[in-house]
Formats: sequence, C-alpha cells, structure tokens
Amino acid sequence: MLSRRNFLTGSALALVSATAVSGRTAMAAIPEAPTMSSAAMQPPIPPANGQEYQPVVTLNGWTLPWRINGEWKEFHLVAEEVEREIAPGMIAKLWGYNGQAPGPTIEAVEGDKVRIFVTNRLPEHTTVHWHGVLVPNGMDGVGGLTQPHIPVGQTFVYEFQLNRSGTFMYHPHSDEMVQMAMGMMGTFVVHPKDPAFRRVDRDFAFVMSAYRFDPGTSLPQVTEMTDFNIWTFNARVFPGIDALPVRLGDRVRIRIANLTMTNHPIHLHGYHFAVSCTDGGWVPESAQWPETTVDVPVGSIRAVDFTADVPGDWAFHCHKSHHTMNAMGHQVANFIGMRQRDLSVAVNRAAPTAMAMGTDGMADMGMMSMPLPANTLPMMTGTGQFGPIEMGGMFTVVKTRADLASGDYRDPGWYKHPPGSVASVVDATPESAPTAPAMHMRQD
Ligand SMILES: [Cu+2]
Repeated sequence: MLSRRNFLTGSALALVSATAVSGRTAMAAIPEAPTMSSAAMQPPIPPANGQEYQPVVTLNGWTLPWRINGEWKEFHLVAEEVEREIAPGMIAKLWGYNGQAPGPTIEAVEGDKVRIFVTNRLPEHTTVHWHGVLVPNGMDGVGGLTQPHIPVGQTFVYEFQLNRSGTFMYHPHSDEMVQMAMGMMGTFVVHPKDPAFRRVDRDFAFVMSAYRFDPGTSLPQVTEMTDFNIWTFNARVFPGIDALPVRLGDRVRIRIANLTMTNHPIHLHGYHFAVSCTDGGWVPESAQWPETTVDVPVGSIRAVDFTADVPGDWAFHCHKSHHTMNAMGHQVANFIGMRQRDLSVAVNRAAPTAMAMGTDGMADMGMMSMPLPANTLPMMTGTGQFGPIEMGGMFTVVKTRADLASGDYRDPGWYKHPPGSVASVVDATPESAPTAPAMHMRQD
C-alpha cells in the first residue's frame, strides 16, 4: 500500500492532463484526497469566503472538501474499491470514490473555475463524465471519444468554468456497464451566483442506484439488466436511509438523480411540490405545476421544491411497490386464499424449519425475523412508533418539526401527534355503525 505521502508524490510525477495545456498544471501539487469511512449523512460544508448559498446535504453521503488555488477551486476524486454498508447487516463490495459509493457530492457556485483531479486506483481504466455540466468538449470525460481513458494508477485533471447553476451528476464513461453497476456515481451541485435565486432553507440531494446481489454475496451482478433486488437512495435502503429533518415553514429542495436502469416515480406525502430544476437547468415558474409524484427517468435529475407547512412524519418513497422491498425472490407464487396446511405437513417432514406463508398476504414478513443468508436484508422491515412499517428499498421519511433549529440535520425521532389526531379503532358493531346506505340511495 502506498502511504499518502508516496501517493501524492507518485501521482504528481505521473500526472497527465486531459487538456491540451498539460504543461500549465503538470507541475502543480495535487490537493489531498479526503476519504470517508462512514455511510451516515455528514454535515454540509459552509460556503467558501465571499460566497453565499445554502449548502446541500447528501442523504447518507458527504460533500467533497476543496481548496482554493488562485482563481481555481480544486477537488481531488479517487476512483477505488470501497465497502459500502447498504443498511446495517449488509456490506457491499463496490467501486466508488474517496472511500464511499456513491462518491462525495461536488458543490460549487455558478462562475467558479473548477479543477478536478481524478486518480485511478481501480484495477482497470476509467474516466469521469460531468453529466449535465456544460464543459468544453475535451473535458466531457468520454473515454476514447474526448480523451484517453485514465490508466490504472494515473491521475488526470479536468478544468472548466461552471457557467450555469443547477443539479448534475458525475459517473465514468469507461466500461460504463460494469463501472456504474459497481456503484460509480455522484452528485454535482452548482449554486446560483445570486443567492436569492430560488433560495431554499434546506437542500437535500441523492442519486438512485440499483443492484442485483445474490443472497449471501457482496459483489453486485454487473450483467443484470432487469432483475435487480436492491433499490437504493445513495446506495442505502430503508431502514438504513437517513430521514430528512425539516423545520416547519422551511422552503425545501430535494434533488433526485437516477442512475438505475429504470424510471422511479418518487412520491412525497403531506405536501404539493413543483419540479424546479432538472439536469438541463431551472424550470421557469410559468412551466411548473403542482405535483405529489415526480417520475425520474433513467439518466436524469429532478429537483423538487416545496414549503413544509404541516408538521409530521411524511413518507417519501418510490411508488413502484417492488422498489420499496429489499432482497426477495421474484419467482414466488401467489398463495393468497390457498390452504397450505396439508402441504406444510409434507414439506416439514423434509425441511422442519420451513414455514407456509402468504395465505393471507405477506404482511407477516414485516414482523418475522426469519433466519437469512449472511449479508442480505429482510424483504420488508423497519419499525415505527405504531408497529412494523413493512417497507425496504427506496423509502424514507421527511420529518417536519416546529422545534428544529436551522442547520440541525439530526433525526428528531418520531412525530408526537396532537391528542385525537391519529386514525384509531372505533366500535363497528352493527348497532353502533353509522347508517351509510342512505348516501347510495336515489331520491326519485
Ligand atoms: Cu423505483
């Protein structure tokens, strides 16, 4: 293993620029490459001197620190093998950047000149494409087309000016199928130069990725095209995904990027939102309409803005119901209404721990802690203050509270409902039931 000192020296000597002006930067020292060992949401980084914006918070992620060098903001990405905790109980061996997959969020301001060093510590070549960022052609990161692939062990530098604000991504354009299926991606946020433009009080971001892990394994099946079983927000699944803590009355933005291989209708309870931004820029207000679900196509970003004007624990999830499940077999028959008792007796002779399930639906899966193969997760899980939540995958909660301090992103726990405001059981015996039929009768 190289020490960091050796690594910095070595990569400075081996520096190859993606630009035609390599001589200018070839001798520059490379900034440190910070690394992150935790999959927990890290606090945002305040703006650099003289700049004003609401820093973005990455769900179960972090922001890549930068340094100022003259008129440049300098970043250092390291493409490498990582171990990512998908949720407590499951570790995936992925490829990512600076210790995590997805990589850290790159954050800058419209007008910034950015210099991004990319060191390749993968076993094969790579590149970085800045998805949605308008860059000179030679900075576009398409291996073979706009630059040579970054060989193993080498460092390339990308330099460009950020002329437009918005929400973007980065990912390889080298052996793309494998490298994205292995988790290589990240979010790239460019704040408007005018801090008042579409200003929000809380700004969240994440990228969606999907994997097929055969139970008990830790490497994703990179050739899978359709049958994925782990659907993630920032390579985490419920109940491992951070909540989104929000102060009552806040203007909130959630930036949702999609690098899975299918679309995701992302649904928010409690509020109406509007799509304020895509990876193509800001949507004019005259072109927005109120929504509660936004379909995020593959290779796209939708940022939604809303005012959190009602307190509570509001579900936020993909509306494809199999995307709010964790690892599950997809060849299970529908047993609803079938009598399995005789079958169970026969099966138990051969497999004494086998259990007949599904006769009355699958909710019991949410309550049962059946023995699982190593390194996998229950299909539906998570427990709230009223019992099993019966979710997994792409599900989390917007937690809106009146007593949250601005800038406090700690999980505030479960919502305390005002007395009498929770749906509850009533006496439904025929004598006490309200007489409903009247409303269906026509008065001719
Ligand atoms: Cu989905």
